[in-house]
Amino acid sequence: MSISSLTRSVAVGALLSLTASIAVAQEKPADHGDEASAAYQPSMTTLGQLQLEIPGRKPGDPVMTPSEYQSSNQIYFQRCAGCHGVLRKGATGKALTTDITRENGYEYLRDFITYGSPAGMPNWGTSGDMTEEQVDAMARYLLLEPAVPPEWGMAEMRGSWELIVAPEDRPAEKMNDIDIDNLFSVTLRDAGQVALIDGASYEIKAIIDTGYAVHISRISASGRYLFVIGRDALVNMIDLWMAEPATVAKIKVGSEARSVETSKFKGYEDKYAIAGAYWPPQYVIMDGDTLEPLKIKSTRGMIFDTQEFHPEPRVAAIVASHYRPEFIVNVKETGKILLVDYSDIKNLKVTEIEAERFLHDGGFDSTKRYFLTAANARGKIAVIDTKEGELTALLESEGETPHPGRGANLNHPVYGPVWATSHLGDDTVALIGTDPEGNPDNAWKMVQQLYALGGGSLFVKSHPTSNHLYVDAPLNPDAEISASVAVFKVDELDQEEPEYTVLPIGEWAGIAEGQPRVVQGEYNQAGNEIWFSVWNGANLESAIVVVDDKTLELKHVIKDERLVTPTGKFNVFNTRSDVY
Ligand code: DHE
Repeated sequence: MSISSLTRSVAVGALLSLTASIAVAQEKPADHGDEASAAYQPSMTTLGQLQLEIPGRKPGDPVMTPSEYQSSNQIYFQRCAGCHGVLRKGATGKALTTDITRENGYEYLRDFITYGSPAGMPNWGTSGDMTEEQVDAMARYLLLEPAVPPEWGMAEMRGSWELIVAPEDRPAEKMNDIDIDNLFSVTLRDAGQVALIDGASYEIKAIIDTGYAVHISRISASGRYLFVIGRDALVNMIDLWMAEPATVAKIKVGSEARSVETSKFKGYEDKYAIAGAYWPPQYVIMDGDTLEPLKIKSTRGMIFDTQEFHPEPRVAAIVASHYRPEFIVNVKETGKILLVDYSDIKNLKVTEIEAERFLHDGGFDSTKRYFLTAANARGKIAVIDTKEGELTALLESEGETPHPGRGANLNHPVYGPVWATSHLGDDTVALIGTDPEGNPDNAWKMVQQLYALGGGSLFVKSHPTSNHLYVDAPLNPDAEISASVAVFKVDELDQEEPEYTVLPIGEWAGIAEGQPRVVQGEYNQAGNEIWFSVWNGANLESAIVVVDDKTLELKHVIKDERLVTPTGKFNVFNTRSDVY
């Protein structure tokens, strides 16, 4: 197979230009340095749309018109803030505060923005991404104090909160014939909607408007309520029992956000929801029936190891513990994992676990006791014991920029239960032992490294009833690779270098125009089918391809003009029960 012989390391420049060509809400520069982690920095798209005032002028400040300032702000939030921070105090990129920028001066900044640097700064000017006028304005913009986007406290949250159908006015029993546990909530990213698709008939049951550049869906413990969060921090709560499922409450929890979850511990099912924000850096606990905001907690504070203050630690993945009444909250820049005890939110207890900086995504092991999460820009996986409430291990994934999604759990023929993550920056897949009792020698170690299609992988997937591990590569610069998926056979993982089968998912979709990427496998409830999104440009045809998990053959292609930019898919049963 030609694909397998292709280079193992990913050319991030090409990877980025591919990303930019398709991702409207997450426009990325071409040639953004030479590190894979640079490929996947957040674009603060909603912040970029805010109208912000020029901060108080001081003598010697460069002259900028309000419109130049506004467009520079937009460029900064969309292209620079992911690395340099909203407040320019630095994250994976350097600080750009005025003590530094003024010391360097206008000419230096202009040339730096134009030509870039070998350390990872893109050559915005010579690449053609920014015009000479834009570079000039950006250099002047950086000499001004940073614009501080507004806070979003209780008054703003309550002001944005809409209880559309009160709990007492909702149906007392399920009013439709939808098999809710086998329903998929599909992100229609650039449409700002989700599609609810029946897992058996593949029929679209509803299309529901949600937030801007909508990101993920999570399900309440009972399976009745679906929670969706947009990048603009709008949370929609959808009642799946209504004759036609619809939003019953919504709230904006900030200006930029990526995560939402609901309480799952016995006795607290459907009681609370939580959402984490990138800006302002905070999380909020809400009533699980109405989304009424109850408690907001800022994540500003000290970096776990240096004990230096960080003004904007973003909230990344959140999961709900099955062992305690706790939410597990990843705080990216300070490298802390918080165990937020929701049993008494008036006297809120938060356990702060020191882990590693740049925590991003993660999921549970097969017992749901251990939470494995990637500190992606550090190449590490932190393991939290959610029963004991402590860090069990911090290990290298030995690939460049691990990106597990929620990861995949397999029963390895040699090493027993393992959890898998693929990597953004290379073709490796790390298998990590997760069974400290049955296989103590292998627990919390990378026991095997697999080689899949190439770099640019975002998600792996398996199912307890399946003999397969699927690895995507949507951000790979090669069109054929980014439209394919590698499949390993679990019972053949005892071989020295296990081989994989390539599924040409993009080709199976039969799409004539564009260069769609294939992203995020998600199983149906029974675990005998896996669905992949064939993610094309917003004005082009996209699709969902359904694969028979036993035979690895094409089973069905879902096409509909309403399926605009499908990306994440969340099967109700698997999502609420953390089956992956
Ligand atoms: Fe995601 C999960 C953040 C870009 C699809 N993404 C997550 C999570 C975070 C995150 C913190 C974990 C949420 C949780 O579990 O509570 N994603 C970010 C970004 O900051 C980033 C890099 C850039 C941005 O500006 O948003 C980003 N993500 C993307 C995409 O471009 C993807 C591929 C397409 C899309 O829809 O936007 C994308 N992210 C996803 C998906 C999940 C996700 C499908 C959930 C995976 C799962 O299986 O749970």
